[in-house]
Amino acid sequence: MKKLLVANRGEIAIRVMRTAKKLGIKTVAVYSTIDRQSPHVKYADEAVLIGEAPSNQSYLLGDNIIEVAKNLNVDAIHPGYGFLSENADFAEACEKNDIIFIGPKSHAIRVMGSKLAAKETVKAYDIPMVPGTDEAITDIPEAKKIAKGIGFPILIKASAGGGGKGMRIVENEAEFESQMDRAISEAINAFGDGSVFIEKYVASPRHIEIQVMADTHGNVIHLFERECSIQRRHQKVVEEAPSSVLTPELRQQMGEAAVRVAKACDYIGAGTVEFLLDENHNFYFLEMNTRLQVEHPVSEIITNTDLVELQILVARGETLPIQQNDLKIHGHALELRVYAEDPLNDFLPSVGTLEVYKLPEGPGIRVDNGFEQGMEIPIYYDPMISKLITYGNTRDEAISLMKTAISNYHIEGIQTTLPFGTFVCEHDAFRSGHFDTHFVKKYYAADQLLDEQKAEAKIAALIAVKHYIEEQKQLKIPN
Ligand code: MV4
Repeated sequence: MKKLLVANRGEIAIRVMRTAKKLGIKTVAVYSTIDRQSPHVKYADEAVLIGEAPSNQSYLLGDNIIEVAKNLNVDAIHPGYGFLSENADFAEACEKNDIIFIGPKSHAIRVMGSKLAAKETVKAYDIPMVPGTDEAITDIPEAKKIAKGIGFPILIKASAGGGGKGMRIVENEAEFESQMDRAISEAINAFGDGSVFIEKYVASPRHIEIQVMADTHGNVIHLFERECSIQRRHQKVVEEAPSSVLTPELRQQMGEAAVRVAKACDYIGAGTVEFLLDENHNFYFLEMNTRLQVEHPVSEIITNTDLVELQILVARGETLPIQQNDLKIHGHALELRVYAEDPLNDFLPSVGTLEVYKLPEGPGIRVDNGFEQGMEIPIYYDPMISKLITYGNTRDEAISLMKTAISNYHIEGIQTTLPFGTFVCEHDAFRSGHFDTHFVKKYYAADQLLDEQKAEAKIAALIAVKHYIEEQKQLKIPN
C-alpha cells in the first residue's frame, strides 16, 4: 500500500493521515469548495477538489471519489466515520475497481445495517439479547400479544434505524396500535423500509461498547470497552475507557460476546459492538458499528495501540500483530467532543469564525483537531471541531486533567461544548460513576452552567482585587 485516499474531512481525515505518514504511505485528501483552506487539505501530500459544499455534492459522491483514486493510482481508501463509511455499495465499488476499502466486506456492512438481519445473524452465537421479536412485525394483534407477554413499557425499533433513529416507547397496552402505526409510517418515510420489531424497554441503561479488531486470517480480538452513557439526544458528548462499572469477569464476558458477534458476520478490520447494561449488570447486544468510531482514541490510549495502523495492516492482508492475551488495560482515558454548539442555548449550532483558537497541550493531553484560528465552521457538516482527550493512571487523574485542559483551550468567536465538559467533570454523579444514559436529561440545565460561570467570575474578581492590593503595597514602599 503506497498511497491512501481519505474520503473524509476534519479531525478524522488528519487522524488517519497521521498514521499513514508514520507508515510511509502517501496521502490524498479530497475536499469540497468550502474546505479549500482546511487543515486536512494542507496536511495531505495531494488534494483534489470533488464538488460543492453540500455533502451530497462532494463527500458522499462515491463514484467521483473512486475516479479520483484511479486517476492518482491510489491503492486504498479510508472512509473515516459518517459519509461513505457504512455504505455497502461503496465498499463493493472500491473492490470492483481494485481499490482496497479500509473496512469490513460489504456483507458485514449490509447485515449490521439491518437490525433484524443483525439479530438473525448473531442468533446462533450465544449473544444475550433484549427480550422481543426477531422478525418484522406484520400482524399487529399478534405483536400486541407478544408485547403483553414481555410487559410494558416496550420499545418499537425500525430495522433500518440505529443510533437512536426510528425508536418509539410504548408505555401501555392502550396506545400500542397507534404507536405501531406511527412507527411503521415513520420508518417508511425515513428509511424506505417499514420493518419494525419490538423489545422490552430497558429503562435506565448504560451504553457500553466493545472495540473489536479482526484480520483476514480468522483472528478476532477485543480491545475492552468504552463507556458512552453521557450523551444528549443520541449524540455522545463524553466517552471514557475503561468503564467504572465493569468487573474483570463482566468485561471478559462482554469482550468474548463481542468477538462472537464479529465472527458471526465474518468481520474484518475495526468494529464496535454496542451493548446496553441494565441496573443488575445484565448486558444485551444492540447493534454493531462497522467503522472506526469517533471515540476510538480512548481505546488506543488504554491499550497502547494505534487502531488506524491495525486497520491498515489488516487491509494489507497481514496477521494481527497482537493477540488477546497481550492486551492489558493501562490507566484511564476520557474524551470530550468539542462541538460548535451553545450549551446555554439548547445546544443550537453556533456559527461564526474562530477568532481565537489555541489548543491545550502537555502530558496526558491529546487533541484530535480539524480546525485552526481564523477559520469559519461550515454549516454543511457535523459541528464537531475537535476531540479533547485526557488520560492518567486513574479515573480521577483523567477527570482532573480534563478540567485543566478545558481551561487551557482558548476558543473565541463561537460557543462550544467546553463549559459543558466542565459541568460533567464536576458533577457528583459522573465523578462517583453512578450515572446512566439519562445523565444529561436528568441533571443538566443551562442555569447550571451560569451558576458555575458566576462562581468562576467571582473567583477571578477576587484574584484581581488581591493583585491590585499587592501592587498598591509595593508602590507604597518608602524610599
Ligand atoms: C434501547 C433502549 C432501551 N431498551 N433498547 C438508542 C441507540 C440505539 N443504538 C439503541 N438505543 C436504545 N435502545 C431497549 N430495548 C435505550 C436506548 C437508548 C440509548 C442507548 C444507548 C445510548 C443512549 C441511549 C439513549 C436513549 C435510548
